[in-house]
Amino acid sequence: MRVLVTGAAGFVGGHLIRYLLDETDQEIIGTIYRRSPERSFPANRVHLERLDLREEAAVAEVLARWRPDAIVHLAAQSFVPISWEHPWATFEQNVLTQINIFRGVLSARLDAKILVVSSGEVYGVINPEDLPLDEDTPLRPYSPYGVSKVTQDLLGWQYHRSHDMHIVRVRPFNHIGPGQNEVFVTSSFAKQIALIEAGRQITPLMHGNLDAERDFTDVRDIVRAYWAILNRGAPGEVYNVGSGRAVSIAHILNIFLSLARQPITTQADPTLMRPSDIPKIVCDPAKLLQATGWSPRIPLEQTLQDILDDWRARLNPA
Ligand code: A2R
Repeated sequence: MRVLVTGAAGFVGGHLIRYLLDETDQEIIGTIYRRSPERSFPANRVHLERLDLREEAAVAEVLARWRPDAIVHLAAQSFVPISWEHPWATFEQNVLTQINIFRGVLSARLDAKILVVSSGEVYGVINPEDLPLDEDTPLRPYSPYGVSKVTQDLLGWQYHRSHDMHIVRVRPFNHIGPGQNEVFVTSSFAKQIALIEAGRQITPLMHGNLDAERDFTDVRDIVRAYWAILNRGAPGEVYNVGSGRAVSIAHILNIFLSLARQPITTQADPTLMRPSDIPKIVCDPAKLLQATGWSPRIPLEQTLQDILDDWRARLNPA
């Protein structure tokens, strides 16, 4: 079988490709954005295509040439705060790219299974009584990113319904792991600890709101769930992907501090505080568990250790 993974140079794309290489015998096509750096994957098993997925003709050409049996669409503008400044660019990178894939699949008459990667952000403004969030929770996105994900999500349903395409949708909650951009909280903490240990940051570790509770899952467990649901999920259906457990940012920070090689002081940074933060978000992954038997395997402490070791290696390659 041949799998096409968009966003191959991204955080999740890289982990998914490594999972497919290690655990399956799939032939893999990875698409990389023109400006994304090259990823080192074994050339005999991963064919890389450089293209801008916003270009409809280029997408159609790649799909018609490779004729994949499965497509996982991970290319995106993935960072919520950027979407406030660049709402239209966010829509183009998230929605237009996906429309081009759907249209390319139709025009090449492919019978491919497609995984649409929506987001837990689609639930947006939630009330405490909504928790844990199941798939029937009303969609009340509060950021342009969230609206772009609702659009991807509903287009997935609509193309399945209108064209009988094999489309399965996932709504992942916070996923973390080695290789993530430092704009995300666990990566930011780990990078600062690695910098302090290396004597390259003299300020305390800066942090935002520590009270927020979120549903964190290791990205390596997330990609395993994606592969399971692509193969065993029902076309047209949508599945939450998360641990079903809420953990506070304070708890995460405390684990990191216990992993540091030296005592580290911390300080709140008012610029990192978001007053409108939702206090607690946790998902109900029962539908995913029922469909696939999936459950997360990697303990939080291991994930945080791996993130910290990754930053130590990135900052001090020797
Ligand atoms: O913007 P870059 O140079 O970092 O490239 C990103 C790429 N990408 C595109 N590729 C082709 N054509 C485009 N028009 C285009 N726009 C963006 O998608 C990047 O290499 C990749 C996304 O990777 P990350 O930003 O690391 O996202 P992550 O965490 O892997 O998220 C995967 C999915 C997304 O749908 C998120 O919204 C969701 O999971 O949470």
